[in-house]
Amino acid sequence: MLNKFLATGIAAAALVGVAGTAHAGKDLDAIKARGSLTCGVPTGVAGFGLADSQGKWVGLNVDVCRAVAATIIGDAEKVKYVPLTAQQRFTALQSGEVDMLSNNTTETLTRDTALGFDFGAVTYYDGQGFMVNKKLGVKSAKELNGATVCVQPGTTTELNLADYFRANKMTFKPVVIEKVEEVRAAFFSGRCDVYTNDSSALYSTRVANVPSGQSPNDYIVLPEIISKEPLAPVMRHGDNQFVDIVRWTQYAMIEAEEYGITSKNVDEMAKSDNPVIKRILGVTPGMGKALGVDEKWVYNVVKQVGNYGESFERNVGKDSILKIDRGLNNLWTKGGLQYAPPIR
Ligand SMILES: N[C@@H](CCC(=O)N[C@@H](CS)C(=O)NCC(=O)O)C(=O)O
Repeated sequence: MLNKFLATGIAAAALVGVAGTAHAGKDLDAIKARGSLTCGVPTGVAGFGLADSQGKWVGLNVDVCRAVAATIIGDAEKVKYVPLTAQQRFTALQSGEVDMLSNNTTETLTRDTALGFDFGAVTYYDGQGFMVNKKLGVKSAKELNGATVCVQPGTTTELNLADYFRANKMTFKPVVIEKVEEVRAAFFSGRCDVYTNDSSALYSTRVANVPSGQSPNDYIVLPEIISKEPLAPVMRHGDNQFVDIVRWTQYAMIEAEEYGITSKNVDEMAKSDNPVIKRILGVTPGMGKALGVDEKWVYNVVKQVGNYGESFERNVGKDSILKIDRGLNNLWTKGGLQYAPPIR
């Protein structure tokens, strides 16, 4: 009997311990104590994450870091950016060098489980493509048998490439290069026939990185999209509250777009009678408390960073050099996949 009670007691203590760990919010506490968020970003992908000529980080992924800082700290400027190659990113997150990644990482099962991570919402629905020099005369990926292909290591790109060629009974010669500027140089100098990456990165490279003396029109992105690449922020598994905050910050940007709340009109919108808008903007309190942040969290995010559509158009869409269509990244009400669960 005694043993049974003892065993129950130990089990109960263990349970409390587990629950205590899950809710301890170690990562969130560290961010608050530091007064800034440490965000892993790409080393330089125009539109997605790039330091401009003044050293200021800009891009769709950078805006997610800024928005999370606005939610937790109330100030989108309180971010320390750590540029990482695709190869370095997961070690940097596991070791605690960064609080989160917002850098064109694809959500996959093994990254979510075996690597010990959690994913936020999808920042950008992408898919893998191929870019070639026009003078090759290739019109379809099915014509790439025997090609030399430039690819970055530690990526889903590398794995999908092998799958695609095997499935289509073709061979290829990989040229595997870690640094993005080196892989671009190899491709543009003709060392590889093909550059494969997420199509977002291909469009970005074609617009922003073609060397002088060549033109973006010398290159085409082939029509085939060979994979699903849902790009999402990544956090270490274990601090549920921090992961919730990242995910709901992204949802808030999407929800704000859906309800027409922008960085320009948010003060006006805060006077709205619409109960949904009042709840989103914290005029009716409750959502901030539930998430463990200031009631003005969405107001801060939208005022300082903008809604999802504003961020998209400014960084990669019609107001940017990339001119990427909203496509899959349009709101669900406009034929896209961006859909936020309700803030209530
Ligand atoms: N989405 C793929 C590919 C990611 C990837 O290769 N990203 C590159 C090109 S966009 C990148 O961001 N590299 C960071 C860098 O080297 O700057 C993955 O998660 O494996």
